[in-house]
Amino acid sequence: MTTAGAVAGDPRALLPPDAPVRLLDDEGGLHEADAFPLDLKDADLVALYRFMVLARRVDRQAINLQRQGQLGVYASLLGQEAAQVGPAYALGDPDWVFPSYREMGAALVRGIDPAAILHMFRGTWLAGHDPYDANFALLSIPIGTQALHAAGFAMAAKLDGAGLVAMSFFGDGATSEGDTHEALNFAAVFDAPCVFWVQNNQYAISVPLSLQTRAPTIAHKAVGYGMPGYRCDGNDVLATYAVARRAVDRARRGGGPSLVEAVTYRMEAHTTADDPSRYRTETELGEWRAKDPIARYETFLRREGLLDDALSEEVEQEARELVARVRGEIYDAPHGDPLELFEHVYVEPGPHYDEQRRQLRRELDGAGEA
Ligand SMILES: Cc1ncc(C[n+]2csc(CCOP(=O)(O)OP(=O)(O)O)c2C)c(N)n1
Repeated sequence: MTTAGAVAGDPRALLPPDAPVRLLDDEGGLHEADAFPLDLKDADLVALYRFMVLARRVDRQAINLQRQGQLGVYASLLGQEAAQVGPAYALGDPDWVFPSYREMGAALVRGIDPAAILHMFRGTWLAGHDPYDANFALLSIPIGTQALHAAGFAMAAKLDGAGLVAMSFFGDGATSEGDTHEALNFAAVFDAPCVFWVQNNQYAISVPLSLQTRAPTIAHKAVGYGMPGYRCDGNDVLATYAVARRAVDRARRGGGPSLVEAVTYRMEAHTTADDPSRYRTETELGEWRAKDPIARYETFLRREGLLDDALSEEVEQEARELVARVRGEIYDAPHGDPLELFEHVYVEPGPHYDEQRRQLRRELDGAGEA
């Protein structure tokens, strides 16, 4: 007879460590941890830096484009570069990412053209990229749905013997959603090769973490599902990489899912439609500015002799060229036909659906006449 709970061994082994895993100190000094080995070559260490810088420059460009009326809205990743680049870099080619709307950094690592992501925020068309090009699913705006997509995808991949891992990115707020709960439970029960990557950026729009949950940490929630919970310094790209690597390897070996909480901070507004000065202080912002993920990593690379002014300028030049191309592609891009929205939802549209299509047609015609 099975007894309550199906965790083999000591469930305390699933608990996150007391302090977040941190491999780089404030001065950029490296302190390796046996449980989270780094298997990175010098070229990888530089690549992590390059992706973080490119992500930050594209992010700034996107905000500017929104300010110029070129994007409808945009959700910034400023401050969260390490929390995205590290885990995305820990994935292999066959693996899949199921992102939220804030994952420009992860998209860049997967080889998605940032212009494609921004076409979505512009509304040029329904989605700017083909998920199958780089195993990067469409951005999920409804909170937490992508956790379900990842769990289901991972379960199917396991049945197919595909040997791949699905990583879902979501925020601290999403952990309060029913969808996320169901995803975590299903993934655990079915040993799905899944990594649930939570960027705890301290806020869900204006709701601070203290009002979001009574759990000691987000990583502690994992224990309730019977999966390991990890916690890492989300502004330390070596820690995010190493912890993700462990969770990804575990999933790939058939060990089942993990939940990782990357502790970070959203330095910008929630989206360009938000005014964060109404719910957080300059003092708090200043404290997190001092923990900037790129500055800390740059100090490490320079100490190691892996970065000098020439290489830094090379990356900046690449970033300038990238954002110039993105800007050129987005600026005044023609909008698609909004009615195309109806083409890709149902194979056999029902009568309500037809009525909705007619209604939108009338509204569009009316707008044209006004
Ligand atoms: C199902 C659903 N409910 C509400 C919203 C409105 N909404 C948009 S972003 C957001 C906060 C999400 O916070 P979090 O999960 O912490 O992610 P973050 O935006 O901080 O990255 C909410 C409630 C939504 N998009 N979807």
